[in-house]
Amino acid sequence: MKLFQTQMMADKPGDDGDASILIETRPRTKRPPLYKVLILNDDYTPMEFVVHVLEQFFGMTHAQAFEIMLTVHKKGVAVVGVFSHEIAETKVGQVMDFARRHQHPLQCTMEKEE
Ligand code: TYC
Repeated sequence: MKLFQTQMMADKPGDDGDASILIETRPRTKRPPLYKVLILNDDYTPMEFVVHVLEQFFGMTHAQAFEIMLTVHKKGVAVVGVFSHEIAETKVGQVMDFARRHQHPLQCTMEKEE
């Protein structure tokens, strides 16, 4: 808890206004929101391409990447990382760009964390 010091003003004759009081102020700093990056399933993107994306852009080992790819394949979607807004946007852009350049319909999106 921070203490905020303020000077009292003179309001009565004989009061020189030198008194000071300490007011407790509640810190109102909020952590910036985090964003989940999600990969979506489709019927056409090759499994090995998705594994490569997860290794390349999300720093996963081959085993981790294969497991997450299978989760997306079976369940339709998976969170592949949680980042600041700027980093999440960059990751989504990199994945979408890479998929488009290879003519795969792979979709990557971001979602604000609760
Ligand atoms: N369903 C794709 C296939 O059978 C594989 C795949 C997995 C595609 C994950 C996208 O995010 C994805 N080739």
